[in-house]
Amino acid sequence: MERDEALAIVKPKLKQERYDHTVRVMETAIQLAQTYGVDEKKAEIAAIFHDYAKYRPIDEMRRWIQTTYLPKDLLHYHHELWHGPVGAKLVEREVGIHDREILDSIHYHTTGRSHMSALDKVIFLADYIEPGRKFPGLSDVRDAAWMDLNHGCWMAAKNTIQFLMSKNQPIYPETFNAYNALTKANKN
Ligand code: DGI
Ligand code: FE
Ligand code: FE
Repeated sequence: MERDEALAIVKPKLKQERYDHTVRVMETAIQLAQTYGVDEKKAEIAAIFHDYAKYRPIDEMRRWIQTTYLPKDLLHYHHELWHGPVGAKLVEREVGIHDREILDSIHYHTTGRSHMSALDKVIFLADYIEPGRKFPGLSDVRDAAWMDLNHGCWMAAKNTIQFLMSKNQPIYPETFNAYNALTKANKN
């Protein structure tokens, strides 16, 4: 699918600010893909659709989780975590994208997972460092992102966990799985 066609599909599903974020994630993901030898076309399409389900009603997302093979433990965690897994499902059914690598990177873009693919890492990190973001500690993650893909993802996962813990928020197991796997990858 061409970039303009993909952007035209996603635009009416998002608010303007979220669409602008999506375009910046796309640009960042392509640059990361070029830097680390990842398929640029897959990075472009995955980035364009990564937040496709962001504005679906909570009840609709809950139904998708209940009625398809999505992990049921999501229902016990914040609904903010649902738009990735549900988005992957909807991008497959509504947009007709069947590439498993693209769908997985959409699914796991918020939490990461153990054994992330290089494409997963590119989308996860692009979402975190795109130029419109303002997280504490972000400039260090941005520097690391262009030197070492694993290390950049590890820092992003660590910051996210620290932020959530500082707010006394529960942390989804896959978020810890991502952090742990990236910690091991860092040491090798
Ligand atoms: O959709 P975006 O705003 O572009 O970004 P996102 O999909 O990375 O994250 C949405 C939110 O999810 C973000 O505020 C951090 C939060 N989050 C990430 N991992 C976890 C989490 N929230 C909880 N409760 N638990 C997690 O493990
Ligand atoms: Fe998201
Ligand atoms: Fe996003």
